[in-house]
Amino acid sequence: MTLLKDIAEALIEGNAPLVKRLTEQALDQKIEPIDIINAGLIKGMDVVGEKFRKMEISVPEVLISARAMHTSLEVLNPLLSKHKVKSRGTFMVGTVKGDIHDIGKNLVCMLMEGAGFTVIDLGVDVPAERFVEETKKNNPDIVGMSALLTITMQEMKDIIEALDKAGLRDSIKIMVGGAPVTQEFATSIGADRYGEDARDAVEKAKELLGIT
Ligand code: B1M
Repeated sequence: MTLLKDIAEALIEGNAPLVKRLTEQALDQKIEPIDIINAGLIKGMDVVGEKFRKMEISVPEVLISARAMHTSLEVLNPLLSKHKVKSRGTFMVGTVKGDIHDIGKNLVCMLMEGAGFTVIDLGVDVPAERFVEETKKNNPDIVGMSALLTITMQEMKDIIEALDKAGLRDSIKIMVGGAPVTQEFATSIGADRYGEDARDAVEKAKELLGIT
């Protein structure tokens, strides 16, 4: 669809006002928010990531595209969470220590909220001790961790160990996700579920809590 392609292109250019305008146009045309996210925003961000990898663009340009994505997500967020029902459970999540990537985590939070979960977002660069403290304080049903760097995904193992050491492991379910994370890795560190993307994270959360 041309409009979704235009959104992806405007995001690659980092043109936030245009991304916002095209998002609104897409909604006017009754395109589903989740399709705008997947076929517009994430498609565009994949290209940005590829250019970043090849060093065709640098950090400031990536941030400009990230800001454009955020502008669109601000428009879409109220629509994703408009069908709020009684809380289906508490999902607490953070990006692990050493990692400041939060776009994907924020997207997971939005869809979780939209699906009726109470979301506690710990933000980015969250150390294991804070995961432990906040788990004690908030008593969540699911603790989620996000990592975008191959070096920081190792933190997830330490967090699970810290939760175990604090005697909290058996009272929670653990979900991990982020671009470098795989099912194999999730299994190897003892997580209960791996969420491939935001939509899958919601499905896995429902599965974990026995919600049909
Ligand atoms: Co960074 N970065 N970055 N970056 N960055 C990547 C991740 C990278 C793959 C780029 C590349 O080389 N191609 C690369 C990592 C290489 C590696 O380790 N394998 C990289 C690097 C190297 C770095 C720096 C080290 C660069 C530098 O400074 N030299 C640095 C590290 C900073 C740090 O964290 N300490 C850095 C910095 C940045 C910016 C600050 C410029 C910016 C982040 C802005 C922000 O997040 N606020 C940034 C960005 C934007 C990216 C790319 C381009 C895009 C990430 C993104 O937002 N994708 C990224 C390349 C890429 O991934 N294509 C890259 C869109 C988002 C919707 O997808 O986050 O994957 P994603 O989330 C998905 C799923 O993974 C899943 O659901 C989401 C929605 O579908 N998911 C979960 C995520 N969390 C989940 C949790 C769950 C379940 C599912 O359950 C709990």
